[in-house]
Amino acid sequence: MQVPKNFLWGGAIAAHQAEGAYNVDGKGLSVADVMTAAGNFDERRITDGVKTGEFYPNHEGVDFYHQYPGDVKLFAEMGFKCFRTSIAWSRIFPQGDEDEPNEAGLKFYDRLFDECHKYNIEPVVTLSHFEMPYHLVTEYGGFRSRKVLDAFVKFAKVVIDRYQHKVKYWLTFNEINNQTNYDRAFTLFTNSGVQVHEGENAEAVMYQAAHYEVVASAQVVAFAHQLNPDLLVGAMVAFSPVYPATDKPDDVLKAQRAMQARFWFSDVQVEGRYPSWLRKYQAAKKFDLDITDEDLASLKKGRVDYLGFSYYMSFATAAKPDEDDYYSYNEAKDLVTNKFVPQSDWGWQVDPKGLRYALNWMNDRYHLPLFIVENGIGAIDQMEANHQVHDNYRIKYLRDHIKQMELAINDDGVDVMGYTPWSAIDIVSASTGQLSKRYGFIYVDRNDDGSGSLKRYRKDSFYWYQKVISTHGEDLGDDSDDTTR
Ligand code: P53
Repeated sequence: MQVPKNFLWGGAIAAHQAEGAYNVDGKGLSVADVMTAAGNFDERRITDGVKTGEFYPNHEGVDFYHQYPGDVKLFAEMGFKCFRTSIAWSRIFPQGDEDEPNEAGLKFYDRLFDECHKYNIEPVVTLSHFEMPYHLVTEYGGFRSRKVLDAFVKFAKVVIDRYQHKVKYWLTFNEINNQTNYDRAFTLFTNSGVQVHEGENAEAVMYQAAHYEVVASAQVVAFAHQLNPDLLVGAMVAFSPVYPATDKPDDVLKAQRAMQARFWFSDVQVEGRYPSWLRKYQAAKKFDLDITDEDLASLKKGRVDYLGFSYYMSFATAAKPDEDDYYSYNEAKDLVTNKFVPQSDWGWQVDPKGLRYALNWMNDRYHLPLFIVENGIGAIDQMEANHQVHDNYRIKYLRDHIKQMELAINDDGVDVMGYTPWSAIDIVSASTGQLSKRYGFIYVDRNDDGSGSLKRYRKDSFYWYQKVISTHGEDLGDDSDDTTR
């Protein structure tokens, strides 16, 4: 099976996980700069500013800020047609609320996008990928505040205007729906710069921040369309489908609400209005939300052109035996283990068929082109003495998922624009801050404690992916040489 010839094969990263250079050329601190490193199953700590004696892995990342010419050359060698990254907001507006942007920060992305175009690689750019200026957190409480909505729109207008002739594909908020998991401090902080205080209702706080974000997203879409009709602006959600644990109707209802709770974000961004259940739900819960008529009008005027999504795993949920309200969903408490699928070393449920399900589900619901902007597996790689990395488990994961994508394209007729696995190159893990949770086709010699030469090496998956791209997805290799972990 093949994919269309104009298919956007590529790879993805995010600025804060790769660039490092956290205080270079006028960059301000971002939320990622105050997060420590964790292990496989504990949370990163959020410190009160940058503290001496703490280790912040994003401060150096993998030095993409300085090494991007060599890295983009390696992407070109793999045959990338596109490259997804993000713009670090705090390079452009170091504090977030200045009047004028930082020209040195803007120049960096000019250089990066020019480098991509040297090899005919289309940049795919996320405006907000877990990296808002930290000053907006301390001064305004992040996206709790309408001021931050305005600050984001201002930032987005500056960069879309500046790069409109270099960047055609834009995404507004990365994995905007991660914050469905509102009880996990990490997600609200990384998505929205929000910290929940004692006695507050985290769910209500999330709905307020997310409302300002969907409004901001719509304003940005409307701006881009009016500026330059060639631009395509997408939403971006984390697509972990939530399956019912059994065929018990209570479980099915629970899973339906879980899907509604995870995908109202894209419902709004695609359809330009809130889904019917949500305002009822918010009213029933007595959430006191600032949602104005002007906001609702903005939503209508800024519908996205396509839907980007990440796909790593599937979830499952079951109704609790004593529960009378199946129509509420708390992601931190309501998920169960799916015994039919294996797990990664970090407990992520590996489910390639879930990708075909995802593509069909979104195609049925949204009738828009879909872009798989993240898919991959975090694993510990072994660097051999000859600098080879035999990452056949990564090849197997990607092959199994690409097969399902190709079935969705060819047998189900789903319109898929492209595929950018996470990650183009090894970078700092978002959730754990580890370097050892590796996703890349390119190995970076850097360890969890920050030691290492930062040298780059091609993994086995590099050569494998090169062949996949050059054969338009036909030659996916052979399972027989894969070992399972
Ligand atoms: P890491 C949670 C669930 C699914 C995807 O994740 C997630 C997260 C948040 O960690 O994040 C996305 O590095 C995200 C990337 C991230 C990647 O998945 O935690 O968009 O920034 O690196 C992989 O293993």
